[in-house]
Amino acid sequence: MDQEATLVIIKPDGLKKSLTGNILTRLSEAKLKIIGAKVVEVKEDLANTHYSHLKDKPFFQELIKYIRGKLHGENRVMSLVYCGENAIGKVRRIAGATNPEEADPISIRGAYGRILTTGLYENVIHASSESSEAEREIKLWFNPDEIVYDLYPALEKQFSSQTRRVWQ
Ligand code: IDP
Ligand code: MG
Repeated sequence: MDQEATLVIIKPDGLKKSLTGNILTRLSEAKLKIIGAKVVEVKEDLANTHYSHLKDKPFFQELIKYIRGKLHGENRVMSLVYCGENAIGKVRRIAGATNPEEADPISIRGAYGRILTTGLYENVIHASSESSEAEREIKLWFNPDEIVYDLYPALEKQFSSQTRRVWQ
């Protein structure tokens, strides 16, 4: 597939405020394809790895609590992979600037985001900002079989000793 892919996460404030439908509708303006989607309980390891490039920022610990839903009494985010021409730029435009006060008021972050008293930008949605970041993030959040296109090379691996939960 020669098109661009990007990771979107509807953050816990988006789920808590029942904004999922609005956000997906706004994103549909980009005419991209959803090729992966799931609801995720974000464990500490996943949060730390996702935001590892920000680990020296003063707001890092608050950011980890935020993405894990600890600030909203939520244990869910929704993660999606969008694919299509210039997917990263199109989604970032609809998402708006990182700081919700500076974001275009008709962008998702401008319309629904806010700045907490701690200073953290509570901005409803994550969107990859460039293609190497998108690849890193998509591989972090999704297994190859959870995406309906072969976005990146994958291999078959056997895990004979693996224990998995199955339906009783
Ligand atoms: P992005 O989400 O627009 O790509 P990043 O710099 O990757 O922005 O930061 C990740 C998240 O960390 C932001 O979405 C926001 O929630 C939070 N954040 C980033 N910069 C700041 C800041 O200067 N103050 C408070 N929170 C911030
Ligand atoms: Mg970013």
